[in-house]
Amino acid sequence: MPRLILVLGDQLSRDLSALREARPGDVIVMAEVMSEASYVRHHPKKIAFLFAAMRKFAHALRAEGLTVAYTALDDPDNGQSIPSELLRRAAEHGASEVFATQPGEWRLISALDDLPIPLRQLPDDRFLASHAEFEAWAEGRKELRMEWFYREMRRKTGLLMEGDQPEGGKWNYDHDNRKPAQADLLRARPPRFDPDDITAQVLDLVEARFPENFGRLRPFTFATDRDGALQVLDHFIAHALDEFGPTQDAMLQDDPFLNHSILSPYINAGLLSPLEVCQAAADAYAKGRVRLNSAEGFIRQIIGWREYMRGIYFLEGPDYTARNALGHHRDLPPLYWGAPTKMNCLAHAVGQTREHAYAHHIQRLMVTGNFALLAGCDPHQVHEWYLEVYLDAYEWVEAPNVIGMSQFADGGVVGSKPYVSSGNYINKMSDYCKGCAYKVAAKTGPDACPFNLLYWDFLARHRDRFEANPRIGRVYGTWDRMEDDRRRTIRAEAADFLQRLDAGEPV
Ligand code: FAD
Ligand code: DLZ
Ligand code: SF4
Repeated sequence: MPRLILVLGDQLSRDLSALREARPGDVIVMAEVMSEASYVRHHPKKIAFLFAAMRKFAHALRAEGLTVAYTALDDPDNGQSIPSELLRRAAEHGASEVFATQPGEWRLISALDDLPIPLRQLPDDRFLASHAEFEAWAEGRKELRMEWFYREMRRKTGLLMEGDQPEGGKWNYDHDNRKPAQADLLRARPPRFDPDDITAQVLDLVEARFPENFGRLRPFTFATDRDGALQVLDHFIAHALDEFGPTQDAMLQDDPFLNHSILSPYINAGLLSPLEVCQAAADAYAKGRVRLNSAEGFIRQIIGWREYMRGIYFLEGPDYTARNALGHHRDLPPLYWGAPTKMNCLAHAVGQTREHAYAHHIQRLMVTGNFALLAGCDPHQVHEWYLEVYLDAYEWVEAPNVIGMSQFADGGVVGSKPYVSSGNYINKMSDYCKGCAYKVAAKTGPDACPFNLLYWDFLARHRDRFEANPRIGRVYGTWDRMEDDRRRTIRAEAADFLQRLDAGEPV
Protein backbone atom coordinates (compact mmCIF):
# COMPACT_ATOMS: atom_id res chain seq x y z
CA MET A 1 0.00 0.00 0.00
CA PRO A 2 1.51 3.42 -0.92
CA ARG A 3 2.25 5.95 1.79
CA LEU A 4 1.98 9.72 1.37
CA ILE A 5 5.04 11.91 1.92
CA LEU A 6 4.15 15.54 2.63
CA VAL A 7 6.51 18.30 1.45
CA LEU A 8 5.53 21.83 2.54
CA GLY A 9 6.48 25.05 0.78
CA ASP A 10 9.37 25.73 3.15
CA GLN A 11 10.63 22.13 3.04
CA LEU A 12 12.21 22.14 -0.42
CA SER A 13 15.29 20.13 0.56
CA ARG A 14 16.18 16.88 -1.18
CA ASP A 15 17.42 15.34 2.06
CA LEU A 16 14.30 16.31 4.03
CA SER A 17 13.60 13.71 6.73
CA ALA A 18 10.18 12.86 5.22
CA LEU A 19 11.68 12.41 1.73
CA ARG A 20 14.31 10.08 3.12
CA GLU A 21 11.39 7.76 4.04
CA ALA A 22 10.15 7.52 0.44
CA ARG A 23 9.99 3.96 -0.95
CA PRO A 24 9.06 2.98 -4.53
CA GLY A 25 5.31 3.37 -4.93
CA ASP A 26 4.97 6.13 -2.32
CA VAL A 27 3.33 9.40 -3.36
CA ILE A 28 4.84 12.77 -2.55
CA VAL A 29 2.15 15.36 -1.83
CA MET A 30 2.72 19.05 -2.50
CA ALA A 31 -0.08 21.61 -2.58
CA GLU A 32 -0.56 25.32 -3.15
CA VAL A 33 -3.46 26.07 -0.82
CA MET A 34 -5.37 29.18 0.24
CA SER A 35 -5.14 28.30 3.95
CA GLU A 36 -1.34 28.73 3.76
CA ALA A 37 -1.41 31.57 1.26
CA SER A 38 -3.83 33.61 3.38
CA TYR A 39 -3.27 32.96 7.13
CA VAL A 40 -1.74 36.41 6.86
CA ARG A 41 -1.78 38.64 3.77
CA HIS A 42 1.69 37.67 2.58
CA HIS A 43 3.70 39.99 0.35
CA PRO A 44 2.96 38.96 -3.28
CA LYS A 45 6.67 38.32 -3.88
CA LYS A 46 6.68 35.81 -0.99
CA ILE A 47 3.76 33.83 -2.43
CA ALA A 48 5.25 33.91 -5.93
CA PHE A 49 8.68 32.85 -4.66
CA LEU A 50 7.27 29.84 -2.82
CA PHE A 51 4.87 28.69 -5.52
CA ALA A 52 7.56 28.92 -8.23
CA ALA A 53 10.10 27.15 -6.03
CA MET A 54 7.55 24.43 -5.12
CA ARG A 55 6.70 23.81 -8.78
CA LYS A 56 10.38 23.51 -9.74
CA PHE A 57 11.13 21.26 -6.79
CA ALA A 58 8.26 18.95 -7.84
CA HIS A 59 9.65 18.84 -11.40
CA ALA A 60 13.09 17.88 -10.08
CA LEU A 61 11.62 15.06 -7.96
CA ARG A 62 9.64 13.74 -10.95
CA ALA A 63 12.81 13.87 -13.08
CA GLU A 64 14.32 11.46 -10.56
CA GLY A 65 11.41 9.06 -11.17
CA LEU A 66 9.48 9.83 -7.98
CA THR A 67 5.69 10.14 -8.02
CA VAL A 68 4.51 13.61 -7.06
CA ALA A 69 0.86 14.56 -6.60
CA TYR A 70 1.07 18.33 -7.03
CA THR A 71 -1.94 20.59 -6.59
CA ALA A 72 -1.85 24.04 -8.15
CA LEU A 73 -3.80 26.84 -6.46
CA ASP A 74 -6.43 27.06 -9.21
CA ASP A 75 -6.93 23.30 -9.57
CA PRO A 76 -10.76 22.83 -9.33
CA ASP A 77 -10.35 19.81 -7.00
CA ASN A 78 -8.06 21.70 -4.61
CA GLY A 79 -9.32 21.31 -1.02
CA GLN A 80 -7.40 24.55 -0.22
CA SER A 81 -5.83 23.33 3.04
CA ILE A 82 -2.97 20.93 3.78
CA PRO A 83 -5.14 18.46 5.78
CA SER A 84 -7.89 18.36 3.14
CA GLU A 85 -5.34 17.80 0.36
CA LEU A 86 -3.75 14.94 2.34
CA LEU A 87 -7.16 13.31 2.84
CA ARG A 88 -8.07 13.74 -0.82
CA ARG A 89 -4.76 12.24 -1.99
CA ALA A 90 -5.02 9.38 0.55
CA ALA A 91 -8.43 8.43 -0.90
CA GLU A 92 -7.20 8.81 -4.48
CA HIS A 93 -4.12 6.59 -4.01
CA GLY A 94 -5.50 4.21 -1.38
CA ALA A 95 -2.84 5.35 1.10
CA SER A 96 -3.34 4.75 4.80
CA GLU A 97 -0.29 6.46 6.30
CA VAL A 98 1.42 9.84 5.97
CA PHE A 99 5.01 10.87 6.67
CA ALA A 100 5.71 14.54 7.30
CA THR A 101 8.65 16.57 8.50
CA GLN A 102 7.48 18.62 11.47
CA PRO A 103 6.24 22.03 10.22
CA GLY A 104 7.77 25.25 11.55
CA GLU A 105 4.53 26.54 13.02
CA TRP A 106 2.38 25.32 15.93
CA ARG A 107 -0.80 25.96 13.91
CA LEU A 108 0.17 23.45 11.25
CA ILE A 109 1.67 20.96 13.69
CA SER A 110 -1.66 20.65 15.48
CA ALA A 111 -3.61 20.54 12.21
CA LEU A 112 -1.51 17.51 11.19
CA ASP A 113 -1.93 15.96 14.65
CA ASP A 114 -5.72 16.18 14.20
CA LEU A 115 -5.73 14.36 10.84
CA PRO A 116 -8.01 11.30 10.97
CA ILE A 117 -5.40 9.00 9.35
CA PRO A 118 -2.08 7.89 10.89
CA LEU A 119 0.58 10.56 10.37
CA ARG A 120 4.16 10.55 11.64
CA GLN A 121 5.83 13.92 12.16
CA LEU A 122 9.58 13.39 11.84
CA PRO A 123 12.13 15.83 13.32
CA ASP A 124 13.27 18.60 10.99
CA ASP A 125 16.96 17.74 11.07
CA ARG A 126 17.91 20.54 8.66
CA PHE A 127 18.55 22.44 11.89
CA LEU A 128 21.72 21.85 13.87
CA ALA A 129 20.08 21.62 17.28
CA SER A 130 17.19 19.23 17.90
CA HIS A 131 14.39 20.26 20.26
CA ALA A 132 15.86 17.91 22.89
CA GLU A 133 19.33 19.47 22.57
CA PHE A 134 17.99 22.99 22.93
CA GLU A 135 15.84 22.01 25.92
CA ALA A 136 18.84 20.35 27.57
CA TRP A 137 20.92 23.49 26.98
CA ALA A 138 18.15 25.75 28.38
CA GLU A 139 17.40 23.56 31.38
CA GLY A 140 18.20 25.26 34.67
CA ARG A 141 19.67 28.46 33.13
CA LYS A 142 18.53 31.76 34.59
CA GLU A 143 19.16 33.55 31.30
CA LEU A 144 19.09 32.00 27.83
CA ARG A 145 21.97 33.97 26.34
CA MET A 146 22.54 33.39 22.65
CA GLU A 147 26.29 33.81 23.00
CA TRP A 148 26.67 30.67 25.17
CA PHE A 149 24.45 28.64 22.91
CA TYR A 150 26.46 29.83 19.90
CA ARG A 151 29.70 28.52 21.40
CA GLU A 152 28.11 25.10 21.76
CA MET A 153 27.16 25.21 18.07
CA ARG A 154 30.72 26.21 17.10
CA ARG A 155 32.05 23.23 19.03
CA LYS A 156 29.41 20.95 17.55
CA THR A 157 30.07 21.96 13.93
CA GLY A 158 33.82 22.61 14.21
CA LEU A 159 33.28 25.83 12.20
CA LEU A 160 36.14 28.32 12.73
CA MET A 161 37.65 26.12 15.44
CA GLU A 162 41.25 25.17 16.10
CA GLY A 163 40.79 22.05 18.15
CA ASP A 164 38.57 23.12 21.04
CA GLN A 165 39.60 26.78 20.76
CA PRO A 166 37.97 29.45 18.58
CA GLU A 167 39.89 30.53 15.49
CA GLY A 168 42.00 33.61 16.31
CA GLY A 169 41.51 33.13 20.07
CA LYS A 170 38.13 34.87 20.43
CA TRP A 171 34.58 33.64 19.96
CA ASN A 172 33.14 36.96 18.83
CA TYR A 173 34.70 39.76 16.79
CA ASP A 174 31.83 42.23 16.89
CA HIS A 175 34.00 45.03 18.29
CA ASP A 176 35.55 45.21 14.77
CA ASN A 177 32.08 45.51 13.23
CA ARG A 178 29.16 47.94 13.67
CA LYS A 179 30.63 50.71 11.49
CA PRO A 180 28.60 53.14 9.38
CA ALA A 181 28.87 52.71 5.60
CA GLN A 182 29.64 55.03 2.72
CA ALA A 183 27.61 55.06 -0.47
CA ASP A 184 29.57 53.10 -3.07
CA LEU A 185 28.31 52.82 -6.63
CA LEU A 186 30.73 49.95 -7.26
CA ARG A 187 29.35 47.79 -4.43
CA ALA A 188 28.12 44.48 -5.89
CA ARG A 189 24.35 44.00 -5.90
CA PRO A 190 22.77 40.59 -5.37
CA PRO A 191 22.33 38.62 -8.63
CA ARG A 192 19.00 39.07 -10.42
CA PHE A 193 17.15 36.28 -12.21
CA ASP A 194 14.75 36.88 -15.09
CA PRO A 195 11.52 34.91 -14.62
CA ASP A 196 11.40 31.72 -16.71
CA ASP A 197 8.10 30.23 -17.95
CA ILE A 198 7.19 28.59 -14.65
CA THR A 199 7.88 31.74 -12.66
CA ALA A 200 6.08 33.90 -15.24
CA GLN A 201 2.94 31.73 -14.90
CA VAL A 202 3.09 31.96 -11.13
CA LEU A 203 3.47 35.74 -11.30
CA ASP A 204 0.28 35.98 -13.37
CA LEU A 205 -1.53 33.72 -10.89
CA VAL A 206 -0.42 35.75 -7.87
CA GLU A 207 -1.27 39.01 -9.62
CA ALA A 208 -4.80 37.78 -10.32
CA ARG A 209 -5.49 36.13 -6.95
CA PHE A 210 -3.78 38.45 -4.43
CA PRO A 211 -4.32 41.95 -5.87
CA GLU A 212 -4.91 43.62 -2.49
CA ASN A 213 -1.84 42.35 -0.65
CA PHE A 214 0.73 44.96 0.41
CA GLY A 215 3.89 44.83 -1.73
CA ARG A 216 5.05 45.13 -5.33
CA LEU A 217 5.08 41.87 -7.25
CA ARG A 218 7.11 43.03 -10.24
CA PRO A 219 9.91 43.19 -11.08
CA PHE A 220 10.53 39.74 -9.60
CA THR A 221 14.21 38.82 -9.69
CA PHE A 222 14.69 36.21 -6.95
CA ALA A 223 16.13 32.78 -7.70
CA THR A 224 13.51 30.04 -7.36
CA ASP A 225 15.54 26.83 -7.44
CA ARG A 226 18.62 25.37 -5.83
CA ASP A 227 20.96 26.19 -8.74
CA GLY A 228 19.98 29.84 -8.56
CA ALA A 229 20.27 29.89 -4.77
CA LEU A 230 23.79 28.45 -5.06
CA GLN A 231 24.67 31.26 -7.47
CA VAL A 232 23.47 33.81 -4.90
CA LEU A 233 25.63 32.11 -2.27
CA ASP A 234 28.74 32.06 -4.49
CA HIS A 235 28.23 35.70 -5.43
CA PHE A 236 27.90 36.73 -1.78
CA ILE A 237 31.03 34.84 -0.74
CA ALA A 238 33.04 36.28 -3.64
CA HIS A 239 31.82 39.88 -3.57
CA ALA A 240 30.22 40.86 -0.25
CA LEU A 241 31.24 38.63 2.67
CA ASP A 242 34.57 40.34 3.25
CA GLU A 243 32.82 43.67 3.89
CA PHE A 244 29.83 42.08 5.65
CA GLY A 245 31.19 42.38 9.19
CA PRO A 246 32.07 46.08 9.34
CA THR A 247 28.89 47.22 7.55
CA GLN A 248 26.29 44.78 8.88
CA ASP A 249 24.60 47.35 11.14
CA ALA A 250 24.82 50.25 8.67
CA MET A 251 21.87 51.66 6.72
CA LEU A 252 21.95 53.67 3.49
CA GLN A 253 18.77 54.98 1.97
CA ASP A 254 19.79 54.24 -1.63
CA ASP A 255 21.41 50.86 -0.98
CA PRO A 256 18.91 48.43 0.53
CA PHE A 257 21.20 45.39 0.39
CA LEU A 258 24.65 46.78 1.32
CA ASN A 259 26.86 43.73 1.98
CA HIS A 260 24.08 41.50 3.25
CA SER A 261 23.70 38.03 1.79
CA ILE A 262 19.93 37.97 1.00
CA LEU A 263 20.19 34.25 1.66
CA SER A 264 17.47 33.89 4.34
CA PRO A 265 14.67 33.21 1.80
CA TYR A 266 16.65 30.33 0.30
CA ILE A 267 17.83 28.87 3.60
CA ASN A 268 14.37 29.10 5.18
CA ALA A 269 12.62 27.50 2.19
CA GLY A 270 15.15 24.66 2.18
CA LEU A 271 16.95 25.45 -1.09
CA LEU A 272 20.24 25.91 0.78
CA SER A 273 21.31 24.19 3.97
CA PRO A 274 22.52 26.41 6.81
CA LEU A 275 25.60 24.29 7.25
CA GLU A 276 26.70 24.47 3.59
CA VAL A 277 26.31 28.25 3.70
CA CYS A 278 28.46 28.50 6.84
CA GLN A 279 31.01 26.05 5.44
CA ALA A 280 31.37 28.23 2.33
CA ALA A 281 32.09 31.25 4.56
CA ALA A 282 34.59 29.30 6.68
CA ASP A 283 36.35 28.01 3.54
CA ALA A 284 36.64 31.55 2.16
CA TYR A 285 38.30 32.59 5.42
CA ALA A 286 40.63 29.57 5.36
CA LYS A 287 41.73 30.55 1.83
CA GLY A 288 42.48 34.09 2.98
CA ARG A 289 39.68 35.62 0.89
CA VAL A 290 37.69 37.20 3.70
CA ARG A 291 38.55 38.66 7.07
CA LEU A 292 37.85 36.74 10.27
CA ASN A 293 35.47 39.30 11.79
CA SER A 294 33.26 39.02 8.71
CA ALA A 295 33.30 35.22 8.49
CA GLU A 296 32.72 34.86 12.24
CA GLY A 297 29.96 37.49 12.33
CA PHE A 298 28.15 35.85 9.41
CA ILE A 299 28.43 32.32 10.76
CA ARG A 300 27.19 33.52 14.19
CA GLN A 301 24.00 34.85 12.59
CA ILE A 302 23.22 31.41 11.23
CA ILE A 303 24.43 28.79 13.71
CA GLY A 304 23.90 31.22 16.59
CA TRP A 305 20.90 33.52 16.15
CA ARG A 306 18.94 31.45 13.65
CA GLU A 307 19.18 28.23 15.64
CA TYR A 308 18.64 30.02 18.94
CA MET A 309 15.45 31.70 17.68
CA ARG A 310 14.04 28.37 16.56
CA GLY A 311 14.93 26.85 19.91
CA ILE A 312 13.07 29.63 21.75
CA TYR A 313 9.97 29.29 19.54
CA PHE A 314 9.58 25.61 20.30
CA LEU A 315 10.65 25.90 23.95
CA GLU A 316 8.14 28.65 24.73
CA GLY A 317 5.09 26.97 23.19
CA PRO A 318 2.04 27.92 21.12
CA ASP A 319 0.96 30.90 23.27
CA TYR A 320 4.19 32.80 22.48
CA THR A 321 2.69 35.03 19.78
CA ALA A 322 -0.08 36.16 22.16
CA ARG A 323 2.33 37.58 24.77
CA ASN A 324 2.19 41.26 25.63
CA ALA A 325 4.38 41.78 28.69
CA LEU A 326 4.39 45.58 28.38
CA GLY A 327 0.60 45.85 27.91
CA HIS A 328 0.85 47.66 24.56
CA HIS A 329 -2.42 48.14 22.65
CA ARG A 330 -1.98 50.88 20.03
CA ASP A 331 -3.00 49.90 16.49
CA LEU A 332 -0.08 49.67 14.10
CA PRO A 333 -0.29 52.95 12.16
CA PRO A 334 -1.04 53.07 8.41
CA LEU A 335 2.51 54.21 7.66
CA TYR A 336 3.50 50.52 7.99
CA TRP A 337 1.46 49.91 4.85
CA GLY A 338 2.97 52.81 2.97
CA ALA A 339 0.85 55.76 4.14
CA PRO A 340 2.90 58.98 3.93
CA THR A 341 5.20 59.83 6.82
CA LYS A 342 7.67 62.63 7.32
CA MET A 343 10.05 60.27 9.14
CA ASN A 344 12.61 59.52 6.45
CA CYS A 345 13.99 56.39 8.13
CA LEU A 346 10.55 54.77 8.33
CA ALA A 347 9.55 55.91 4.85
CA HIS A 348 12.65 54.20 3.43
CA ALA A 349 12.51 51.02 5.53
CA VAL A 350 8.82 50.50 4.68
CA GLY A 351 9.21 51.59 1.03
CA GLN A 352 12.04 49.15 0.50
CA THR A 353 10.03 46.40 2.21
CA ARG A 354 7.13 47.05 -0.14
CA GLU A 355 9.47 46.97 -3.14
CA HIS A 356 11.72 44.02 -2.29
CA ALA A 357 10.00 42.07 0.54
CA TYR A 358 13.36 42.61 2.22
CA ALA A 359 14.91 44.79 4.88
CA HIS A 360 18.07 43.92 6.74
CA HIS A 361 18.35 43.17 10.41
CA ILE A 362 19.04 46.67 11.74
CA GLN A 363 16.23 48.22 9.69
CA ARG A 364 13.84 45.61 11.13
CA LEU A 365 15.14 46.02 14.68
CA MET A 366 16.11 49.68 15.05
CA VAL A 367 13.74 51.43 12.63
CA THR A 368 10.40 49.63 12.16
CA GLY A 369 10.69 47.56 15.35
CA ASN A 370 12.06 50.38 17.49
CA PHE A 371 9.29 52.77 16.42
CA ALA A 372 6.50 50.22 17.04
CA LEU A 373 7.89 49.51 20.52
CA LEU A 374 8.42 53.17 21.45
CA ALA A 375 4.92 54.02 20.24
CA GLY A 376 3.43 51.15 22.28
CA CYS A 377 1.94 49.19 19.36
CA ASP A 378 0.11 45.93 19.95
CA PRO A 379 2.83 43.25 19.62
CA HIS A 380 0.46 40.80 17.96
CA GLN A 381 -0.25 43.29 15.18
CA VAL A 382 3.48 43.95 14.89
CA HIS A 383 4.10 40.20 14.67
CA GLU A 384 1.52 39.80 11.91
CA TRP A 385 3.03 42.68 9.96
CA TYR A 386 6.50 41.11 9.98
CA LEU A 387 5.05 37.71 9.07
CA GLU A 388 3.30 39.31 6.10
CA VAL A 389 5.87 41.56 4.56
CA TYR A 390 9.17 39.64 4.36
CA LEU A 391 10.12 36.94 1.89
CA ASP A 392 11.91 34.98 4.64
CA ALA A 393 9.12 35.12 7.24
CA TYR A 394 7.92 31.92 8.90
CA GLU A 395 6.60 31.91 12.42
CA TRP A 396 9.40 29.82 13.99
CA VAL A 397 11.96 32.53 13.16
CA GLU A 398 9.82 35.66 12.84
CA ALA A 399 8.00 35.38 16.20
CA PRO A 400 11.03 35.17 18.52
CA ASN A 401 12.64 38.03 16.59
CA VAL A 402 9.52 40.20 16.85
CA ILE A 403 7.69 39.18 20.04
CA GLY A 404 10.99 38.58 21.82
CA MET A 405 13.93 40.55 20.51
CA SER A 406 12.14 43.52 18.99
CA GLN A 407 9.01 44.14 21.11
CA PHE A 408 10.06 42.73 24.52
CA ALA A 409 6.56 41.23 24.62
CA ASP A 410 7.91 37.98 26.11
CA GLY A 411 9.08 39.92 29.16
CA GLY A 412 12.78 39.26 28.57
CA VAL A 413 13.13 35.64 27.42
CA VAL A 414 15.08 36.60 24.28
CA GLY A 415 16.51 40.00 25.21
CA SER A 416 17.67 41.12 28.63
CA LYS A 417 16.72 44.70 27.73
CA PRO A 418 14.36 46.32 25.23
CA TYR A 419 15.96 47.38 21.93
CA VAL A 420 15.00 51.06 22.03
CA SER A 421 16.94 54.07 20.89
CA SER A 422 16.50 57.76 20.23
CA GLY A 423 17.25 59.24 16.81
CA ASN A 424 20.92 59.41 17.72
CA TYR A 425 21.56 55.73 17.00
CA ILE A 426 19.79 55.91 13.62
CA ASN A 427 21.77 59.02 12.73
CA LYS A 428 25.06 57.33 13.67
CA MET A 429 24.38 54.23 11.61
CA SER A 430 22.62 55.68 8.55
CA ASP A 431 22.26 58.59 6.13
CA TYR A 432 18.49 58.84 6.73
CA CYS A 433 18.50 61.89 8.99
CA LYS A 434 20.15 64.19 6.45
CA GLY A 435 17.08 63.95 4.22
CA CYS A 436 14.47 64.08 6.97
CA ALA A 437 11.86 66.74 7.68
CA TYR A 438 12.65 66.35 11.39
CA LYS A 439 15.92 67.37 13.03
CA VAL A 440 17.67 64.55 14.79
CA ALA A 441 19.55 66.99 17.04
CA ALA A 442 16.31 68.64 18.21
CA LYS A 443 15.05 67.04 21.42
CA THR A 444 11.85 69.10 21.72
CA GLY A 445 9.90 71.55 19.60
CA PRO A 446 8.07 71.22 16.28
CA ASP A 447 11.14 69.85 14.44
CA ALA A 448 12.16 67.34 17.11
CA CYS A 449 12.85 63.83 15.84
CA PRO A 450 9.91 61.71 17.07
CA PHE A 451 12.29 58.96 18.16
CA ASN A 452 13.82 61.44 20.65
CA LEU A 453 10.43 62.24 22.22
CA LEU A 454 9.13 58.68 22.22
CA TYR A 455 12.34 57.22 23.66
CA TRP A 456 12.03 59.14 26.91
CA ASP A 457 8.27 58.74 26.99
CA PHE A 458 8.67 54.95 26.69
CA LEU A 459 11.25 54.82 29.48
CA ALA A 460 9.14 57.02 31.73
CA ARG A 461 6.02 54.89 31.11
CA HIS A 462 7.86 51.69 31.95
CA ARG A 463 10.05 52.95 34.77
CA ASP A 464 8.81 50.33 37.25
CA ARG A 465 9.93 47.52 35.00
CA PHE A 466 13.25 48.85 33.70
CA GLU A 467 14.71 51.03 36.45
CA ALA A 468 16.42 48.10 38.15
CA ASN A 469 17.56 46.53 34.86
CA PRO A 470 21.38 46.48 34.92
CA ARG A 471 21.62 47.01 31.15
CA ILE A 472 19.31 49.99 30.79
CA GLY A 473 18.49 51.24 34.30
CA ARG A 474 21.26 53.84 34.33
CA VAL A 475 19.52 56.02 31.74
CA TYR A 476 16.99 57.00 34.40
CA GLY A 477 19.82 59.00 36.00
CA THR A 478 19.95 61.16 32.85
CA TRP A 479 16.17 61.53 32.85
CA ASP A 480 16.16 62.55 36.52
CA ARG A 481 18.86 65.15 35.96
CA MET A 482 16.70 66.98 33.40
CA GLU A 483 14.75 70.04 34.55
CA ASP A 484 11.14 69.27 35.52
CA ASP A 485 9.96 71.59 32.77
CA ARG A 486 11.96 69.77 30.13
CA ARG A 487 10.63 66.38 31.23
CA ARG A 488 7.06 67.73 31.14
CA THR A 489 7.61 69.19 27.66
CA ILE A 490 9.00 65.90 26.31
CA ARG A 491 6.06 63.94 27.65
CA ALA A 492 3.48 66.45 26.43
CA GLU A 493 5.03 66.57 22.95
CA ALA A 494 5.23 62.77 22.83
CA ALA A 495 1.52 62.56 23.77
CA ASP A 496 0.66 65.10 21.10
CA PHE A 497 2.67 63.18 18.50
CA LEU A 498 0.95 59.89 19.39
CA GLN A 499 -2.44 61.56 19.23
CA ARG A 500 -1.70 62.82 15.72
CA LEU A 501 -0.40 59.38 14.76
CA ASP A 502 -3.66 57.79 15.98
CA ALA A 503 -5.69 60.39 14.12
CA GLY A 504 -4.03 59.27 10.88
CA GLU A 505 -2.11 62.50 10.31
CA PRO A 506 1.00 62.05 8.11
CA VAL A 507 3.42 62.62 11.01
P1 FAD B 1 22.39 38.56 6.55
O1 FAD B 1 22.52 39.85 7.25
O2 FAD B 1 23.22 38.32 5.36
O3 FAD B 1 22.66 37.41 7.64
C1 FAD B 1 22.99 36.07 7.27
C2 FAD B 1 21.97 35.08 7.75
O4 FAD B 1 21.93 35.01 9.15
C3 FAD B 1 20.54 35.35 7.32
O5 FAD B 1 20.32 34.92 5.99
C4 FAD B 1 19.76 34.54 8.34
O6 FAD B 1 19.63 33.20 7.93
C5 FAD B 1 20.63 34.59 9.58
N1 FAD B 1 20.17 35.55 10.59
C6 FAD B 1 20.68 36.75 10.86
N2 FAD B 1 20.06 37.30 11.94
C7 FAD B 1 19.12 36.42 12.31
C8 FAD B 1 18.15 36.42 13.35
N3 FAD B 1 18.03 37.43 14.22
N4 FAD B 1 17.33 35.36 13.41
C9 FAD B 1 17.43 34.34 12.55
N5 FAD B 1 18.34 34.28 11.57
C10 FAD B 1 19.19 35.31 11.46
N6 FAD B 1 14.90 36.39 9.79
C11 FAD B 1 14.23 35.48 9.07
O7 FAD B 1 14.85 34.59 8.47
N7 FAD B 1 12.86 35.50 9.00
C12 FAD B 1 12.13 36.45 9.64
O8 FAD B 1 10.90 36.44 9.55
C13 FAD B 1 12.82 37.43 10.40
N8 FAD B 1 12.13 38.41 11.06
C14 FAD B 1 12.83 39.35 11.79
C15 FAD B 1 12.11 40.33 12.48
C16 FAD B 1 12.78 41.27 13.26
C17 FAD B 1 12.02 42.30 14.03
C18 FAD B 1 14.19 41.22 13.32
C19 FAD B 1 14.93 42.21 14.16
C20 FAD B 1 14.91 40.27 12.63
C21 FAD B 1 14.24 39.31 11.87
N9 FAD B 1 14.94 38.31 11.15
C22 FAD B 1 14.24 37.37 10.44
C23 FAD B 1 16.41 38.23 11.24
C24 FAD B 1 17.17 39.01 10.15
O9 FAD B 1 16.66 40.31 10.05
C25 FAD B 1 17.08 38.31 8.80
O10 FAD B 1 17.45 36.95 8.94
C26 FAD B 1 18.03 38.95 7.80
O11 FAD B 1 17.75 40.31 7.69
C27 FAD B 1 17.91 38.25 6.47
O12 FAD B 1 18.63 38.94 5.48
P2 FAD B 1 20.01 38.38 4.92
O13 FAD B 1 19.82 37.00 4.43
O14 FAD B 1 20.54 39.39 3.97
O15 FAD B 1 20.85 38.31 6.25
C1 DLZ C 1 4.13 30.50 3.32
C2 DLZ C 1 3.44 29.45 2.49
C3 DLZ C 1 2.55 29.86 1.48
C4 DLZ C 1 2.34 31.28 1.13
N1 DLZ C 1 1.89 28.96 0.74
C5 DLZ C 1 2.10 27.64 0.95
C6 DLZ C 1 1.37 26.66 0.22
O1 DLZ C 1 0.51 26.96 -0.59
N2 DLZ C 1 1.65 25.36 0.46
C7 DLZ C 1 2.56 24.96 1.39
O2 DLZ C 1 2.81 23.75 1.54
N3 DLZ C 1 3.23 25.88 2.12
C8 DLZ C 1 3.02 27.18 1.93
N4 DLZ C 1 3.66 28.11 2.70
C9 DLZ C 1 4.59 27.65 3.75
C10 DLZ C 1 3.83 27.21 5.02
O3 DLZ C 1 3.00 28.27 5.46
C11 DLZ C 1 4.85 26.78 6.07
O4 DLZ C 1 5.21 25.47 5.78
C12 DLZ C 1 4.34 26.83 7.48
O5 DLZ C 1 4.06 28.14 7.88
C13 DLZ C 1 5.35 26.24 8.46
O6 DLZ C 1 6.57 26.96 8.46
FE1 SF4 D 1 14.31 59.02 11.55
FE2 SF4 D 1 14.48 60.99 13.37
FE3 SF4 D 1 16.46 60.61 11.64
FE4 SF4 D 1 14.10 61.57 10.80
S1 SF4 D 1 15.52 62.56 12.20
S2 SF4 D 1 15.33 59.97 9.81
S3 SF4 D 1 12.69 60.46 12.13
S4 SF4 D 1 15.79 59.17 13.21
